[in-house]
Amino acid sequence: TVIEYEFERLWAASSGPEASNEISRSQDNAAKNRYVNVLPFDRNRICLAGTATGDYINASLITGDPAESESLALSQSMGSPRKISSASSQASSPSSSSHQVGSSSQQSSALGLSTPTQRPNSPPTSPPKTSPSRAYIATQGPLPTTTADFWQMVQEQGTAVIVMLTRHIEDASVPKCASYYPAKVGDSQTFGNFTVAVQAAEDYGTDIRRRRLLLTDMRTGRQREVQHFHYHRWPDHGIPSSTIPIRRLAHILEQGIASAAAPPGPSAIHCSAGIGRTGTFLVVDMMLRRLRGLDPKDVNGGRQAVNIKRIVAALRKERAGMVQSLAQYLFCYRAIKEELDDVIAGKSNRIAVVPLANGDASHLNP
Ligand code: PTR
Ligand code: PTR
Repeated sequence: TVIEYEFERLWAASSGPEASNEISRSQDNAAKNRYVNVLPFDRNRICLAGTATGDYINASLITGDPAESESLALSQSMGSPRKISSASSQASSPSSSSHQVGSSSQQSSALGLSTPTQRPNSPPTSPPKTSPSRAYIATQGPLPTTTADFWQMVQEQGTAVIVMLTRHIEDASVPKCASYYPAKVGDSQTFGNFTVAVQAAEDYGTDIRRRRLLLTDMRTGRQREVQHFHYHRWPDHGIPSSTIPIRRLAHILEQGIASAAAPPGPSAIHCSAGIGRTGTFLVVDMMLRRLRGLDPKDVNGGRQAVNIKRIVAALRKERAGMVQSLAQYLFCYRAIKEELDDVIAGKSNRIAVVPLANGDASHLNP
């Protein structure tokens, strides 16, 4: 079929010279990657400012526009020079950099709301022409040793919504994602400098669980809410049995962002490797936003066209391997088709994301 051909051509196109990923491949960071063959590019990786073990995390800033994510990733990493040497671990000890954590300037520059600051010696790049509507972080399921880094990233980036697309354990016993939040309402758990408490939870149907988390930075005592949405029925390399829950998740994400107290930083999307399921969800989310005219860039011409092939090609420049299988690629087409069918039929897949009372654990499926 035409779509099969298109998908094959996409792989061929991305097998050429790729952007460098020297830092993610370095020996110092090897233990922080869940899969040796799934790595962020240097140019748009998320840099941590406040950890004692270096600035590396397997996470990529995604905007759908590689040039934009690169300049935004540069501006948000001002406080943490990208060095592979062990000197960088010392340079970013918690005490020397904690003043930056959660600072509003850092958050707003990550959103591109203020003029990105250039690193010394880097050529001046112009700030993004349009305010980046909305950015995402695509990341791997945290490893047992990187859960604190994950929360550090959430805190520094001002992330208010997390979407999880894998189970912790799949195929009976294969670990796919470390446990980085407590399961039960009322429980709390500590990860490095952060405490995470589940304040409330609810299920949307039988496949999406929402948790309202309270994140405490124990160095500053600062607290804020983070919404966590877990779609727990998507096997890796496979596809969900229906496009409905994934389209719902996109609507839910939009509401989660809209209801955040302050304009949030990029939402964190992860599965196990952060490319197959994450890439597929991002294509669907970006497409649905554009169909509804929510991406202001649409107004500025064809750059952000409603074109699945172009979106996948752009995503793969931001993180290699996004959308893993033909089935996932076809799933993107189906999701858009079925969304349009529903719009024409007057059906809505919106779910109201309402505030939950503390301790609420209503309608939880086992
Ligand atoms: N080495 C693994 C593999 O190729 O199977 C890496 C990998 C694992 C790639 C999971 C993609 C995976 O799926 P997802 O990105 O949806 O977690
Ligand atoms: N208990 C149900 C089942 O096993 O199918 C649904 C479910 C499964 C709900 C996993 C949530 C799950 O993951 P977590 O509690 O880690 O979000």
